[in-house]
Formats: sequence, structure tokens, C-alpha cells
Amino acid sequence: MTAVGTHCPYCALQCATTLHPVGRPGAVAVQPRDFPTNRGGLCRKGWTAPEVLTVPDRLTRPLVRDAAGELVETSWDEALDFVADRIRVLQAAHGNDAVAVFGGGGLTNEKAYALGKFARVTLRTSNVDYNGRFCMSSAAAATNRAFGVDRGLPFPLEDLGGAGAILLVGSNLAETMPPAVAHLKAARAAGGLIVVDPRRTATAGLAEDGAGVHLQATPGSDLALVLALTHVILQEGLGDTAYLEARTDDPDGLYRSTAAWWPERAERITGVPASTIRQAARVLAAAAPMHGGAGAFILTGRGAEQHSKGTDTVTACINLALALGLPGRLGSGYGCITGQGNGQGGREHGQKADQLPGYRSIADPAARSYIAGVWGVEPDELPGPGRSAVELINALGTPDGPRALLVHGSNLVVSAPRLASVRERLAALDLLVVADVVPSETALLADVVFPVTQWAEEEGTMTSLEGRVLRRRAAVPAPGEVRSDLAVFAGLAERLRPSIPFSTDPAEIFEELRAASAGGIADYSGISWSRLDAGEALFWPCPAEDHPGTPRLFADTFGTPDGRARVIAVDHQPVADDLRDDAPLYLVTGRLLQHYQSGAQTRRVAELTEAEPEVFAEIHPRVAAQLGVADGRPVRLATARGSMVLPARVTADVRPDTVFVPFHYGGEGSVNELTNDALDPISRMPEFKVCAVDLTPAWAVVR
Ligand SMILES: Nc1nc2c(c(=O)[nH]1)N[C@H]1C(S)=C(S)[C@@H](COP(=O)(O)OP(=O)(O)OC[C@H]3O[C@@H](n4cnc5c(=O)[nH]c(N)nc54)[C@H](O)[C@@H]3O)O[C@H]1N2
Ligand SMILES: Nc1nc2c(c(=O)[nH]1)N[C@H]1C(S)=C(S)[C@@H](COP(=O)(O)OP(=O)(O)OC[C@H]3O[C@@H](n4cnc5c(=O)[nH]c(N)nc54)[C@H](O)[C@@H]3O)O[C@H]1N2
Ligand code: SF4
Ligand SMILES: [Mo]
Repeated sequence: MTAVGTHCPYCALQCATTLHPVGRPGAVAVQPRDFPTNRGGLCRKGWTAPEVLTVPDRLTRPLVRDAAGELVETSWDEALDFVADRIRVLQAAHGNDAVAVFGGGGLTNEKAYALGKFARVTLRTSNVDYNGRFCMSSAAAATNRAFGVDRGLPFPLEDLGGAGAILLVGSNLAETMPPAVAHLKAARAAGGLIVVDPRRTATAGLAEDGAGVHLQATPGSDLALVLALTHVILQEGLGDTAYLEARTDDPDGLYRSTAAWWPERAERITGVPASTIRQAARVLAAAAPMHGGAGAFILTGRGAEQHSKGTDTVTACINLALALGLPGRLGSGYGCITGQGNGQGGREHGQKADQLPGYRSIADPAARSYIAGVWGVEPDELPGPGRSAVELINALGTPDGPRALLVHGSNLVVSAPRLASVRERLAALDLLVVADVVPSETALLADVVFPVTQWAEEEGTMTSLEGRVLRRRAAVPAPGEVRSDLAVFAGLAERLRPSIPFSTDPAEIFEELRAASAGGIADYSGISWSRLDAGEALFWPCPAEDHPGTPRLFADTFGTPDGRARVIAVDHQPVADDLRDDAPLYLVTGRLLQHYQSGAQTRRVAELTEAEPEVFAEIHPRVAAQLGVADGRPVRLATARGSMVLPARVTADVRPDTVFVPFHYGGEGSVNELTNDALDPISRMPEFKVCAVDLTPAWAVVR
């Protein structure tokens, strides 16, 4: 085979790459390709991604657990027969909802679409959700209610390049999407980069070095901070009143809901000096279009979103953007930085508990009847909304809950919150089926494991953080008996409901997805593989073959019924599991440059594991001195849900009241043993980012 143009397997930046087969079976070399988001750059994960194709423990044959409890190799037919029989028996005894499906934001659009259809049509279960609930859901909920549309960035990433100010709330872009840092250059140079993070991250460093501002706020206090920024802008007469009148439904509501948030009050909650809050607000306002500035952006990452108040925090950020007149203005706006490779497309095609393809609502009768028509079933047959990810996990094996779970594209025994309970729920199942490329921690618990293709072995499409649809292309054949996730859905459909067959050809599935999305919010009907292969840059909505796609949304109107953005009044709320005498520090979690998510892939790459081999806890030197803990020495972290022992990394980059632990490690290195599964009431997002923790030197632990 010759060189193939595709995109990185990991994050939503979807850096463009060229793959060259290198002789060894299944192996490729990677080169970055010029592309608007990565401009010829790749991060270390992207450079080393080919290694995952040929890892020694790659899954190459289906596995089934034998009588002795060992996972042993079997054939596809036997594995599919076994799973289909078990599903049949469990559904006959306990109803259709006895089987649940858990998807992933890394799956291609075709896989995500087929997964949702398989759950609704073959299994006829309402129990389907995915790991995007851990990732995107708060921003999605907030943008849906304010704008009526959820597209992470409603503008191309390149638009950041001209901005005079960029406010990053809880995003560590320099480590989580390093090539994207190039787009911050102008704002940095103008002293307009403002970063809100309880740690002095590489991204916060970019702000400080560029004469910008690092707001090192108390974890969980973003909502108060953003309310105060908005307060300053409105009270100092810096708001865009004409825009608010013309383009929002309730300017007065915006004034009322922020009137009491003077900076001195926010200082008490956030720890950020009132003068710094005022300064940041003025920097933002100066860049806003109404003041003749170069443009301003407000962007949120998981640091702002993964909270029990995440939806309201994002809403406050949107309100701030509205106050400045940013959304829909060329060169300005609000955006959420989507995380997973197909985090955007993965949330549009129906793997979400409440959703049908095209970003349609499963509760909407018109949507149900349209999709039922595409699928060739009766609308009444389609199940209703199901449980969200954490609620689904918590219900597994309970009297009313699912008895079987099929997992495609998530390593949830590392990445879900409050792991002791996750393990208990998985153990209570009658059947756990995991499709993966490697024996992940979750796959190792399964009754049946299906070995599936990964990025460089398959064709399909991904939708990047910009809402741009990209082609994933195969460069090498899959090893052994590896097949696509699509073969799992098709094989089970053939056994369980042969009257509605599933294709294993991604191109064919994309054609059906186009039809299913037609007329929906995320309308892909005008996007074809041939247009993409011809190099067209197509952003959804793209409702016709001759439609150019929509790089920028909201220029004239929002997606709400009256076309105006909704101002939703929000107020600060405390952390769900807040500080107390026996847990006096905040535990915050997040990412390292070198590892991806649960680490299932990157912990198998030598260069990356050598760089960051094990979990650690970042603690402030003052705390270390008080406890008598030296750098590298073991500490014990204990929360209401669990405890772990891990080495301390002593650094002044973290707030003294905060401990940071990355979540990329399995087994005893999983910080999710400690995290809180308190949910945001609207998005059902768990509070991964903050909970109270007790920190002690590990040798003081009495066992
Ligand atoms: N290297 C790497 N890159 C990735 C990924 C990966 O696993 N590794 N995953 C991809 C995915 S799926 C995602 S979702 C994105 C996530 O990308 P980011 O959102 O940038 O990543 P995080 O590290 O989870 O969180 C960002 C920051 O939030 C801070 N934080 C914690 N609590 C708070 C808080 O209460 N308020 C504020 N303001 N900040 C807080 C943390 O200190 C952290 O620096 O990254 C994508 N890119
Ligand atoms: N404490 C804490 N926990 C967190 C977070 C945090 O910030 N803090 N962040 C959360 C976020 S934002 C996210 S996105 C989640 C992610 O966490 P997970 O859902 O665990 O995501 P991954 O580790 O990417 O797992 C993907 C799995 O699918 C496999 N895989 C890759 N491609 C395919 C494919 O095409 N098909 C199939 N079947 N499998 C495939 C990979 O090998 C891997 O085992 O973690 C969440 N958990
Ligand atoms: S930034 Fe994201 S898409 Fe780009 S190389 Fe790194 S992991 Fe891959
Ligand atoms: Mo994510």
C-alpha cells in the first residue's frame, strides 16, 4: 500500500497525518500533514500512535471465559452465538431493558450511529449511553439551552488566531492539544490570554509569560468568578447593550442575576483578588467588537465542566460572552473544547440515552417517526429515553437494572467515578461483553471479548472539535481475526433480529446516517465521502450536496425557536463533597501530556510510559513541609469513597489547598477510586474535578 492521509487516533483536534506502511505486518510510520488545526504539528501521543497498532498484547481473536474462569480464544461465530443466546434468555426473562450498551466518543460516526441503532432496533433497549457523558455533557446541555444547538466550537479553530483576548476556563490546552497553542499567539502577544486553573499549568504559564493573566481560583469556584467578571462588565458600562437587546431574550435577567456578584464577594469564594478580577474583565472587554477590539473568545474545558454545577458554570460563561456581544460575531465567540477524537460526532448520532441520529430528541414524536421510517420499524417500537452513564452503571445487576452490558470504546473501570461501586455493579451482571483493541482493565473483567479494528485499519468519518467532518482511512490490514465493531452489531443483529440486517461497510452506513440526519440539527445529508475525499472542508449543518457546509454558526440567528439566545439566570453553588475537618484539601483530577484517558492505549507505548510511568499527587511545598513529606515519598489520599497510596510530586504550581492527581492509571493507581459520582442535575455529568480529600504521609498509616 502507498501513503495514506488520515488523522490522529486520539483527541478532538484530529491532527492530520500521513501514514506510510513500513514493511513489518500492520506497522506504519507517521508524518504530520498540514491542516488548519494542527498546522503540521503533532504531540507526542500522535507521533507514537503507530506503536499501538502492533503492541504485543493486541487482541487478535475473540475470547470467552471458560468454566475455570479464564479468558480463552474462540471463533467469531462461537462468541457471537454465545452472546446472542445469553441476550435472548436474559431479555425473555427480564424484558428488553435487561441488556445495556455503553459506547464511546472515540468511535467513528458510522460506529456510533450503528451502535445507537443496534440498541434501539435489535435489542429494543432504552439502556444506552456513552462516555461522552463524562466529557461533553455539561457544555452540551448549556449550549443547547442557550443557543438551541450544541456544536463545541461554532467557528473554525483558526478564528482564534486573530483574537485580542481569549479566556480559557479550566482548559490545559498546552498539554491536552499542544498543536492548538499556535492559535493563541496573537492573544498572548496582546497580553489577552486569561487562564482559570487551580494549577499553574503549561497553559497558565503561556498566559503569564505573555503578560496575560492566570486566575488561580479555588477548585469549584468558576461559577462565582465568571458571575463577577460579568458583573464588572455590566456595571462598568462595558457590556454590548445593543447586542443584548437585539440578540438575547432577557438582557434585564442578565443584569439581575449578576448584580450581587461584586468582585469582593467573588474574591472570598475564589481566592482571586478583586482587583485581578476587574483587570481580567477589562482585558476581555477591550478586545470585544463593540469597543473596536480584535475579537474575544471564551472557551471552556473539563476543569469548568466536570462538576455537579457544570451546566450552570458553562451557562455563566455563555452569559459573559453574551454580555460582551461575542456569539455569532466573526472573530469572537463562546466555545467548548471537545475532548475525544469523535467527541463531537459521537454525541450527534444516537448513542446518548435521550437522543436519535441528527441530534434529534428521542422524546420528540416527529423525530421518532422520522427515524423509525429510516430504520424500517414502527415508531412505537422505539424505546424512550434511558439512563445516563453513571445512573446506568449504578443500576447494573440491581433488581430493576440491566443484567447484561456491551461496552464499545470505553475503559470504564479506570475512567468512571467511584470505582469500588463500578466494580461491584459489573460483578453483579450476568453478562459483560467488551469490544476493544487491547486487553484493557475493563476487557479483562468481561465474559466475552471481541477484538476490533483501530484507526489505521479502518475507514470512516470523525467530526472534530470544530464540527468539521473528516475522513479516517485504512493504511494497513487488521491483524489476526480482528473485525470492526460494525461486525459485532451485524453479527448479533443477524442472530437476534435478522429482518433488520446491519451492514459492515462503513461507506454504506454513512449513506444511511446522512438520510437519518437529514432535517435534524446536526444535518449531514449533504456530506458525502466523495466530497470529503475531494478535499472539501465540510462543517455541519450541510443539508444538500451543493451546500458548502457551515463553518460559522449564529451569524444572524441562534437555533432557538425565536432565534434569540436564551439568558438563563444561574447562581454559585458549593462543591458537592466540600472541605471538612477530616478532609481539608481539594482533590482535583485531570490529564498529563503523555497519556490519553484511561491509558489503555498510551500506557502500552514505551516512550510515553517511560516519561510518566506511574500515578503521583502534586502537592504544594508548604503542605509537604507541614506533613514532613519529601518529593517522591509516598502519601495516602483518602476521600469518603476510597483511599490510595502514591508518590508526592512537590510543586509550587498547585494551590496550597489543592492536590492534583492524573486519572490515566489502572489498578491501585486509579484516582477514580476516590472521585465523587455526584451528578449535575441537568447534564448528569459526574463531579470528577473536585472533592474533599485527606492527605497524610503514607508511613503514618496504621493498618
Ligand atoms: N494529553 C491528553 N490530551 C487529551 C486527553 C488526554 O487524556 N490526554 N483527553 C482528551 C479529552 S477526552 C478531553 S475531555 C480533553 C480535556 O482537556 P482539558 O479540559 O484541558 O483537560 P483536564 O486536564 O481534564 O482539565 C483541564 C484543567 O482543569 C483544571 N481544573 C481542575 N479543577 C478545576 C476547577 O474547578 N476549575 C478550573 N477552572 N479548572 C480546574 C485542572 O487543573 C486541569 O489543568 O483533552 C483531550 N486531550
Ligand atoms: N478522574 C477523572 N476521570 C475522568 C476524567 C477526568 O478528567 N478525571 N475525564 C473523563 C473524560 S473527559 C473522558 S472522555 C473519559 C474517557 O475514559 P474512557 O471512556 O475509559 O476512554 P478511553 O481510555 O479512551 O477508552 C477507550 C477504550 O476503547 C478502546 N478503543 C479504541 N478505539 C476503539 C474502537 O474503535 N472500538 C472499540 N470497541 N474500542 C476502541 C481503547 O483501547 C480503550 O480501551 O474519562 C473520564 N474520566
Ligand atoms: S493533539 Fe490530539 S490529535 Fe493532535 S497529535 Fe496530539 S493527541 Fe493527536
Ligand atoms: Mo473527554
